[in-house]
Amino acid sequence: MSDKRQRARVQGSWAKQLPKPSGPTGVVTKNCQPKNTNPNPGSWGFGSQTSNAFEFQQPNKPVRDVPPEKVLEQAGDYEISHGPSGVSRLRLMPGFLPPEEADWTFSKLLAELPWSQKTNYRQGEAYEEPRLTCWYGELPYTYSRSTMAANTEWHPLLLTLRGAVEQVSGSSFNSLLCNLYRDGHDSIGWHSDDEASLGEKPTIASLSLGDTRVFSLRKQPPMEENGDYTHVERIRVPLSHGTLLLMEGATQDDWQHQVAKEYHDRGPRINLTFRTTYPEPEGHRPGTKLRFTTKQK
Ligand SMILES: O=C(O)CCC(=O)C(=O)O
Repeated sequence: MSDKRQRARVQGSWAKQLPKPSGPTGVVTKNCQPKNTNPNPGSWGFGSQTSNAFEFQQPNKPVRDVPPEKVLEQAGDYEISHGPSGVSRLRLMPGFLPPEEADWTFSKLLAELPWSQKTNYRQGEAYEEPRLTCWYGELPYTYSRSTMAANTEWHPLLLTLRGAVEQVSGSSFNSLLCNLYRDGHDSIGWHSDDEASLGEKPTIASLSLGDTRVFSLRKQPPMEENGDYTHVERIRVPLSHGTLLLMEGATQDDWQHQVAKEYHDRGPRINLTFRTTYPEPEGHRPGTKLRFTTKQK
C-alpha cells in the first residue's frame, strides 16, 4: 500500500505527513515515531514539542462495553433480571383497553380527577413536580419528602379500572397514584417505587392513556460502581394508549424507572399506578425508602 493511502487509513485523510525516517529503507517503523509525551493515557496526543505528529496510546484501563438498550414492544412476560434479590419481571399488555374505551376513559379522567401540582423537597430545596398528580387510598402517601393526604373518594371509573386490572394481574390494590403529563416537557425522574409503605417486592400495575411516552428502566449498578450507571443494562418500553404494564418481583429493588422529558411535541398522557400500601413501620419517618438510594421522583 502506498505511504499516502496507508496514512489515510490509519489516521484519516486529513493526517499530516509524518517526518521521514532517516533509516536506509525509508519505511516508517515504530521506533522512528516521535515519542508521545502526553500524560493523559488513552488519548490522541502530540508527539513532541517540536513535531505536530501524533499517535494513539492504549488506555491503561480496559475499555468496557455499554450494553445495548433493549426495547420491549410486544405483549408478553419478560424476566428482565435474576439477582440475589430474586427475579425482576415485566408483563406488557398493549391494548388492555380497546381504543374507543381508552379514548372515553382518558377524556373523563382528564376532566374529572382533582389534578394538582405537588411540591417536593431535595436537599432542603423545594421544587414543583413537572407533572400533575392525585392520590387515592386509605393511607397518606409520602415520597420525596412531601405527603399526599389519604383520599377515599374514589371516582367510580377508577374503581371499575381497578377491578379490571386486579382480574388480569391476580393482585389486589388498595391505592392509586395518578400522573398527568400535560405535554412532552412533563416528566418523572429516575426512581424506584421502594418506599417502606409499599412493602417488600411490590407489584405495581401501570395503565397508560393518551399520547405514547417512553418508559425507561436502568439496572441498579453493583456496589463497587459507587452509584455510576454508565455500564448498566437499560430497557425502553414505549407505553401507548390503553397499555397495561405490570412490574413485579424484585423490579423495585434491582431497577429504576423514569419517563424522561421529550423535545418533540407530545400531547397529554395520564398514567395510573395501582399499588398496595401499608401503614409506615413503627419509628419510620414517612416516605423512608426500604434501602439507601439517592434518587427521588
Ligand atoms: O408515568 C409512568 O409511566 C410512570 C409513573 C411512575 O413511575 C410512578 O408513578 O412512580
